[in-house]
Amino acid sequence: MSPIRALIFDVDGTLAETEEIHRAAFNHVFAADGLDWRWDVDLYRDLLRVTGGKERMRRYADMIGANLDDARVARLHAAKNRVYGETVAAGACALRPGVAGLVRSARARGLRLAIATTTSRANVDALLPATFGADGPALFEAIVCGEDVVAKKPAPDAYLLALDRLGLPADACLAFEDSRNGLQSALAAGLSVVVAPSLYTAHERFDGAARVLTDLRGFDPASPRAPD
Ligand code: XBP
Ligand code: MG
Repeated sequence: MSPIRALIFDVDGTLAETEEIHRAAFNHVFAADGLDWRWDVDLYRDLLRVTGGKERMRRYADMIGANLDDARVARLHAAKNRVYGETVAAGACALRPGVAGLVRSARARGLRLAIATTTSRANVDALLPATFGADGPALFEAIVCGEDVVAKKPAPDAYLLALDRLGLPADACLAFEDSRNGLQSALAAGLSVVVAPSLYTAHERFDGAARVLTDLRGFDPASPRAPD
C-alpha cells in the first residue's frame, strides 16, 4: 500500500452535522411556497437515501403523487440553500469532534486535503468559513460539489473527480464519510474509507469500510486500519 498523501472529506454529516439545518431549511421554504409538506426526522432519515436536495424533493413528490415541475424544484432548492447558508453563516453549526484537529495536523504533516460532496457549492462556500474560519476554503485544494458531477453518490464520480484534480491514485488517498451512500461512492472509486456515522446514518451498514469510528478524535491517518 502507498503512503497516504491526501485526505478526501465528505461534507454533510462528516465535517459537521448539517442535515438538521438542511431539513429545517427545506421545511421553511415548503411553508413559504404554500406547500403543506413537512419533513420530520423519521421521514428525512428515509429521504436521505436519495442524495441531492433536488432529487430528494422529486422523490418525495413521487412518493405522495404530487406534481412538482422542474422550475419549482429549482426555485425551492435555491431558496432552501439560501436559508441554509444564512443559518450556517450565523454560527448554527460546528465541526464534528476531531475534524479540526485532524485537518490541521494533516496540513502540518504535509498531507493534501480535498472535498468530495454531493451538496451544492453554495452550501460548502457557506460552511467552510463558518466552521474552520476565514482560511477554511483555502485548506482544501480540490473541492468537488454536486454540480460538478453527472451522477451523485453512491456513484463514484465525485471521488474520481477529486482524485483527478489532486492528480493522485486512489491508493494514495483516504476518504472520510458518514453514510452508506458515501462509503459506496468512495469504495467504487477505489479508496480506503473511514466512516464516522452521523445522527442520520447511525443505523446504516458500513461493509467494506477500513474503520468505523464514533468520531474522528485521535484518528491517525498514518494507521488507517484498526489494529488486529
Ligand atoms: C449529503 C446530501 C445533500 C444534502 C443537501 O451530501 O445528500 O444532498 O442533504 O444538499 P454529502 P443539496 O454528505 O455528500 O455532503 O440540497 O445542496 O443538494
Ligand atoms: Mg455525508
